Amino acid sequence: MKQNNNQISKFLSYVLRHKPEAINLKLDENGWAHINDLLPKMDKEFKGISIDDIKIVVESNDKQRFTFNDDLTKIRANQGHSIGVDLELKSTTPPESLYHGTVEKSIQSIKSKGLVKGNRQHVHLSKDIETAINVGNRRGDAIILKVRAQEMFSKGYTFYLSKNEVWLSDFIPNEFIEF
Ligand code: HQG
Repeated sequence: MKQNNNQISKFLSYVLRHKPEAINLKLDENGWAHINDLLPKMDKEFKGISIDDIKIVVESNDKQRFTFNDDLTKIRANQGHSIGVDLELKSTTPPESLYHGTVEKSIQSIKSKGLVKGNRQHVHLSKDIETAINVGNRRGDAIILKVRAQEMFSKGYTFYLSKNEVWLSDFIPNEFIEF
């Protein structure tokens, strides 16, 4: 049966990043789900879904949100989790500046507390302004904050680069943010 890629992507984001227990799915400590476990548990929502449907979503996904392991027996989300999984990310030297898209109602709080990760495992940043604009626009009119990432890194803060090129960090103190 023809499947709706966008719906599958949303569903995968939900169960692989936030709520595997919603379909009684098991993720290992590194966030991987077995395809053989996942497919039957998606069948109720997506009748007749096959690994080929999942492959199409992994390959065509606009933000490359998901990855298969080498032998295509497992899948995980590349970032964006609210549940604690170890993505085995390596500390990476960031560019001079990184960007974060937010909205007006968060600015006062960010000015006083810095950027905090909220429900997710990390604060999300991008190397280009366009991505930050799109992220901010999900919530209203985007306001773009510039983070002096390399200066932070030189002072001992850690940055990670996810497989799909999202820059991640644990916390961005307000002194490194240009409003
Ligand atoms: C804000 C999507 C008040 C922060 C996107 C943001 C991204 C504060 C919200 C990815 C704050 C958190 C992540 C503070 C931060 N006070 N508000 N101190 N510090 N905030 O969704 O960055 O489609 O967890 O500005 O495209 O918006 O899911 O993070 O507005 O890549 O793959 O708190 O999610 O990708 O919101 O988005 P989020 P985000 P996917």
